[in-house]
Amino acid sequence: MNDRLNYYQDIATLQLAPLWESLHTLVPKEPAPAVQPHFWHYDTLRPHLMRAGSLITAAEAVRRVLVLENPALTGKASITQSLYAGLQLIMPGEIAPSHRHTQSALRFIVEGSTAWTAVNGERTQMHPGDFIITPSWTFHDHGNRIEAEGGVPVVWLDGLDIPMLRFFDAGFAENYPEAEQPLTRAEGDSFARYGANMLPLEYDASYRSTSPIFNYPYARTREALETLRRNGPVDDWHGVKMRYVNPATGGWAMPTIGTFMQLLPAGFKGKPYRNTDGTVVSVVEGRGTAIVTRGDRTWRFPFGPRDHFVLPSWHTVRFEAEDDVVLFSFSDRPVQQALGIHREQRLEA
Ligand code: GTQ
Repeated sequence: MNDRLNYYQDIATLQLAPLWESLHTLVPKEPAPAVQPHFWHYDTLRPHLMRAGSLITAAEAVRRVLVLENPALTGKASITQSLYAGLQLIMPGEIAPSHRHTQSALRFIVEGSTAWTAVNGERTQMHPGDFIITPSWTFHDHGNRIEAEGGVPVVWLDGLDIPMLRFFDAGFAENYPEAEQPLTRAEGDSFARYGANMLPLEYDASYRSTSPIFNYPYARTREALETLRRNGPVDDWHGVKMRYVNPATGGWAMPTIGTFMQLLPAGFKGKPYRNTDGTVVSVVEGRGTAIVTRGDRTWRFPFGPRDHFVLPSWHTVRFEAEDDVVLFSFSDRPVQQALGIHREQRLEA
């Protein structure tokens, strides 16, 4: 035994390590995520978010965000190993100054309808339940109406691939020279051009990795879910679950983050399911419970509107709905599928 320890010490000075001591954890039989299931109750965190609103301006903070940190990744600004999530607050009259970065971002609007975001020269008004994309390396600034014109605090969920780009050491960022970028297209232009089941004749999707639509409005999404739940079938595991797509390719809306919206009808008792993409959930409507298990551990997350939770890879989850429940969620599934490593399992009871 001592011979081996001496040997390990000797080779450590040469930056060498014996694989045989760690092979089983490096190449596990199945995922053993350090990431933990966790739940953020909106009513509990909201007062703290509003406190930040009086402590620091958006101009100083650049982005006034409370990061949702996984308990297993404290200090790492990560909600899963690959993804970042945070709740951003913009107060009436504020501008979050324009910048761009190679990290892709999504915004999922949680509260308030008086803010807008500008992406690539076009503005869009943000409404609760809208899913908005800031593609990699596009300038973006956010703003909110002044109080005298009805501006209220607006909160949205930010989802970014920050940990993934850190892993690749591929992060670049720069500020726009002014707070706001110039607007070069009218509001609604992208949606008319790409979101009406038509595409411009010359549009070439082959070299673009992100959807040309950057606001997927909730009104449309909700209406589709309602029609589909009426028409059925309602899936025993997922209820009525849809993924957001790039209409030009049928692929994911974003290259690194998969986004989903699902409706669980009142009284729904879902069957258990697990997959390898750790998932962040934002509750849009309704009350219910997420029951998460792994081995002999169980987490019960009773949820309501605006609550958030994270379901780590290879943890089993099932949903129960008291009311009609609508859930938005996102994960790194596009990356896992591109690499051919994504796995999922529908379980019985
Ligand atoms: O809105 O640009 O939550 O750059 C983190 C980094 C938001 C943003 C975040 C960002 C942004």
